[in-house]
Amino acid sequence: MSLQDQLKQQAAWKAVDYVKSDMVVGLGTGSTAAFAVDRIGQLMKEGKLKNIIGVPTSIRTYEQALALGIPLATLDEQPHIDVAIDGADEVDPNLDVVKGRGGALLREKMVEMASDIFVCIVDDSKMVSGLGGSKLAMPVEIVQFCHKYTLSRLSKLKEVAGCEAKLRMAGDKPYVTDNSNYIVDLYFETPISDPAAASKAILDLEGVVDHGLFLNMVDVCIIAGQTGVEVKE
Ligand code: ABF
Repeated sequence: MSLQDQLKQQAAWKAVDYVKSDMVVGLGTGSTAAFAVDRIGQLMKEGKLKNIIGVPTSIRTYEQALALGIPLATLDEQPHIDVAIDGADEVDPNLDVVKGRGGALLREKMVEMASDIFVCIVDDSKMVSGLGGSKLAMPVEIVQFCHKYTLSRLSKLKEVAGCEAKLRMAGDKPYVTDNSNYIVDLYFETPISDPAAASKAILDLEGVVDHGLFLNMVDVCIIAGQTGVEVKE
């Protein structure tokens, strides 16, 4: 296993300490969250966790959890979640995060908003001084209808001034989310100056479903680095 994967696994296993028997658990998406899902499955098999119900945040995670024998439900069936565990793409010093480069942002946000405790798990390569600062994408999920129009309006918002907006592609076709929507990736040269204003302005655009800024949502952040695992609350 690569060093980065070892760090992801350390963060994930530490997060699973927050999961107790009889809990409803939000199951995140991505390579870091996958370690947590595997760990929950393993502890259930060993009888160390009992009566867990998982609420997956993507079709990928649904399939992983199903294969592990974790009983699953939707938010319709389990609207209250005790703990959700998920990765992130960027974490700033306030523990605000960018998520959704894996494309699962909408279901992740719905499940994590419904959770008493959202535990975010990362290796320390995800730490940034300001959101958007990694020069990687900040995703926005949009409806397919007239997506070029929505993309153009997004790129002109003053709250994200200077960003480059690109439709996410999968080969020669637009990438389609689990919710049958498209994703526009916003690329910033410098960190977003006011993430809260950007969040509101993006959400206010008709045609936008949601975006990857998860502000004031993380309760616990577990950061694994070569010098150890840090828990920030
Ligand atoms: C999910 O997976 C996403 O919100 C985020 O985009 C991604 C992080 O992936 P990884 O853990 O593979 O870096 O948590």
